[in-house]
Amino acid sequence: TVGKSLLVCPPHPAGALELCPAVLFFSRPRCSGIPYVPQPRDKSVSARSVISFYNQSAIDIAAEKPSVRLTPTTILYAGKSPDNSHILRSAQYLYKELPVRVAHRIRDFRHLPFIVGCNPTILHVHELYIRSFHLLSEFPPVEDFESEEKYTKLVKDLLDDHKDVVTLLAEGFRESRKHIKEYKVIQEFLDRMLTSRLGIRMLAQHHIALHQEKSLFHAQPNYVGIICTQMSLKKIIEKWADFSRQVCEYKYGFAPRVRVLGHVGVVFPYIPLPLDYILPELLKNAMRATCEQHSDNPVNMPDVTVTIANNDVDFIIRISDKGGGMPREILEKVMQYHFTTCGSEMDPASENLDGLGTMMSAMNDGPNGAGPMYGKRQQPKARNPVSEDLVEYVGRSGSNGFGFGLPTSRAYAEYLGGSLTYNTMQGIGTDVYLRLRHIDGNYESFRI
Ligand code: ADP
Ligand code: MG
Ligand code: K
Repeated sequence: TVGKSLLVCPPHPAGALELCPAVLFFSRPRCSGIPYVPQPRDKSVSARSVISFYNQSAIDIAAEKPSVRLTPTTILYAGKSPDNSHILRSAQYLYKELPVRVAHRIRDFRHLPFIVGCNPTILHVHELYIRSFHLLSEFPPVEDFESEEKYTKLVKDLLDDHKDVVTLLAEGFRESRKHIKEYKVIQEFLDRMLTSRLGIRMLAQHHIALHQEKSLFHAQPNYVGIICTQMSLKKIIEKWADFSRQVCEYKYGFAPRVRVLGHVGVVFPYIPLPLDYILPELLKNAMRATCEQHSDNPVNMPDVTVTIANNDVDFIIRISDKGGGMPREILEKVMQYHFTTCGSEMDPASENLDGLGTMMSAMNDGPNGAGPMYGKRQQPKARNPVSEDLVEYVGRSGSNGFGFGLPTSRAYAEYLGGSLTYNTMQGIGTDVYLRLRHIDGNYESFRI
């Protein structure tokens, strides 16, 4: 139905996408929350669905407003008040800010080339944003703790509704990118979309954490909202190294060890959340390369070495592997969204997305699954049961072998005022450098 309806959708004069009522009506929102029951003959239902998506002047107005971005220190030192008024203020900030940010994203969807915007998966995400905009902007003002409670519940539900957005976008663009000559259009859209999503999620999670801190039971030591006041880089690296090793063992039957060197004792205030996205992506890449390079002698596989360097401006995490390096002919492409060597010999258009890049299919297989490994068909020696957390992580990160690991990590790093670069020695291995700015350093940090 969606496909058919799209054919009668007139293209916007500026090449932008106007949502055709029929498309919106018949394409079924997959999000949780309000259940959708298509009843084409019921005029009132039809009118409501169409009007709420099609009449978008409220979105146009919000999209014109600038976003108010805060530095982590502003958030950190905003202070906790004994009467919890800081929680109310935090909700009021979100109440104003979230509709503006969501409207900016909707504007970006409208500016996508028509053929991309028509893709049913992209259209679904577009719709998800429109729906969120209405829920957020039509919510009554947050004035007391009772409304704050309800508002926080809404924010939580929306976070959940949007958890698969990265995967959906990856799918949607993979299907439609063959129609686009200029890769830059896609890259810029995805960079903005993914970093803005990270910002929105950080703000939302921060508020939810503040809200939960009200009860002592949920209060985490060393945390103010999502900011860890004494974050240990070594600990967080080890956490994701363990995680990545589990996935790697699950996939290959073995996994390289990870050594953490350098300034292993440093602790400083930082937001772990973005590291929770970036570190596993980089570690998985290093482990996959190591396993594939040394599959003939897995017992003596070289370690992955992570080196921490800390100074008063920034901190650097170098991840070094002896996985054979990146072949010369793919060097230009590894940072591109969708470029992956998982599945087949360096084929970016590969439909076979089974790989460690990429552990979704492994997760979906379950412990008894027998999916092929990339390229070589090989049965892993051990298939350990994977924890719920792991499955949850793979779902939310969208790391599905879509070739999103490096470009997404670089976009996040740059959003955080840092960088992601690499050096590779063909025949030996790869060094990836993640450089991030301190939030309490002498220079202004990023804004969320
Ligand atoms: P994916 O892991 O889903 O393929 P990424 O963006 O993480 O996507 O990586 C893209 C490609 O870059 C990989 O498929 C792989 O070919 C190459 N690559 C990334 N990291 C390494 C590494 N440490 N060693 C060798 N090749 C790598
Ligand atoms: Mg990867
Ligand atoms: K890539």
